[in-house]
Amino acid sequence: MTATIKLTYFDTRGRGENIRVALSLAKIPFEDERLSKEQFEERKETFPFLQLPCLTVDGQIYCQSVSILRYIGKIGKLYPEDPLLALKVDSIIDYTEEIRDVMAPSFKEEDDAKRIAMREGYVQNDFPRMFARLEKYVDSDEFCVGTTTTIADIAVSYLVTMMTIGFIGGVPKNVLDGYPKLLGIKKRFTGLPEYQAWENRSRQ
Ligand SMILES: N[C@@H](CCC(=O)N[C@@H](CS)C(=O)NCC(=O)O)C(=O)O
Repeated sequence: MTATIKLTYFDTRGRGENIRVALSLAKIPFEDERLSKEQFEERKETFPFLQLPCLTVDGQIYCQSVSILRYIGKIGKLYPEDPLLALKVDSIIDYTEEIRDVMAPSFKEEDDAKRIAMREGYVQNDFPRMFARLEKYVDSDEFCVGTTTTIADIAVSYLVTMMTIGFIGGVPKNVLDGYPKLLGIKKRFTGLPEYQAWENRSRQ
């Protein structure tokens, strides 16, 4: 019997989007529950770590975005069975989390000028070495690992998209211009008909 799956997150991409994309790509039916801040506060105590995203599978609730993504990868055939390939997938995703962590303080800064200055600092000092390491580590300009789509491709595509759409003030759209493999992975992945179908559906 197919499990009943519900993803609970806010009505933003944030830490929920990679999971939504994985579920869609794997054609796993799910309820896409999106809470307002008020709804979240009302229900906060019911979430195990008082945070989102959470995944409810057959009435049982689970949390931590990367763990959930990996679970969907496993049931959706977007995660290698070979332990070493799986290790590589995990390490790439963990590194995208480290890049996210570098930027996290800037999202809490309320002063516009200070926030932009912080990000200009990341672009100058942190991103070049981090992007270069990731660029060197991924297998090709099409796939992060091997020759099949994995959840690492989802994570890298999301990172590249966020960095290059001009969404993060202070980060120029061309920040990844010197990293052809990362750009290529995003280009191939976001060109998949299954990904396009999700984008079209989620924008309606
Ligand atoms: N490590 C956790 C972090 C989760 C997290 O920080 N969630 C934020 C939204 S992105 C949240 O629930 N914030 C509300 C709060 O902490 O009150 C994960 O990856 O799931």
